[in-house]
Amino acid sequence: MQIVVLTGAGISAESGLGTFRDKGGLWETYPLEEVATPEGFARNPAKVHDFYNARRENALGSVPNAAHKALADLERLPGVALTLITQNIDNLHERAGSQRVIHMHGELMQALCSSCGARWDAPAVMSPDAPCPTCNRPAARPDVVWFGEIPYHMDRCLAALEAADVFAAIGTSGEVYPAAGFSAEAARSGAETIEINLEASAAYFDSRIIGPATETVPAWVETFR
Ligand code: BJW
Repeated sequence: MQIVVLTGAGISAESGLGTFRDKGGLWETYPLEEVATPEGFARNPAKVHDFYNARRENALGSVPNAAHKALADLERLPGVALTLITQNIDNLHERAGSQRVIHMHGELMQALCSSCGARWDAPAVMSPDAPCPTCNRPAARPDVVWFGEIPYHMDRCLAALEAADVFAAIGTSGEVYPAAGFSAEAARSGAETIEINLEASAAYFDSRIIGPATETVPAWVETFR
């Protein structure tokens, strides 16, 4: 059975990482135009680095929860071919044991040179004047996908959605495209679609499981044993 799972910030909420659009979410404190757009980075790189440095510190101090672990178990179940796509830039899926994770919005623990395109392991604290290890220019940015940029690995995501028997969106508000269109893509390919979330989003799904991810995801994974 081909299963595609899309995860969002809600799956890491119970590990202590902030979501974006919930009450008290990151965008209430940090306007997204300032910290999650290429224009915001060009205007004030130090502010953007501070935002991601704080989130990197938070992520390094967090641990995977029961929902991350259940998805790592799902990957290993006989008869299941899982494609795990995450919008999250944390590495909690990998630390829970998932082997193949598609990070469509990039990774907090990676740095990218906006001048030459080189990538390397991000230090805990990034700064605007740190030189790129390849071209030596002071052009290091977090390797994340901001608004107006093209998400990573779209070809792999679309191929998986086309082949999916089951599509599950976990802990995502469905407000950010192209990920918000994945359930419709999967449905067009004949997949059964399911939303697993604390609150129902506005998107159409065949069914929903409502509740905290640490309870709902392990219970859903059990249905495939
Ligand atoms: C729980 C829980 C618990 C809580 N248990 N659940 C007009 C129409 C259509 C599109 C556009 C448009 N204008 C502009 C666009 C495009 C734009 C877009 O979508 N804008 C919208 C705002 C309208 N998109 C883009 O620019 C993207 N690029 C693009 O489209 O390129 C064109 C292209 C695409 C494809 C092929 C070719 C070309 C890029 C989007 C980049 C998003 N980047 C960010 C920040 C960077 C990473 C980071 O800093 O972390 O990614 S924005 C932010 O939102 C982050 C997230 O990954 C993303 C999604 O958020 P998520 O995960 O859904 O979090 P929340 O907070 O929204 O929801 C949390 C959910 O969890 C809630 O539902 C809670 O209920 C739930 N929850 N606790 C279970 N315990």
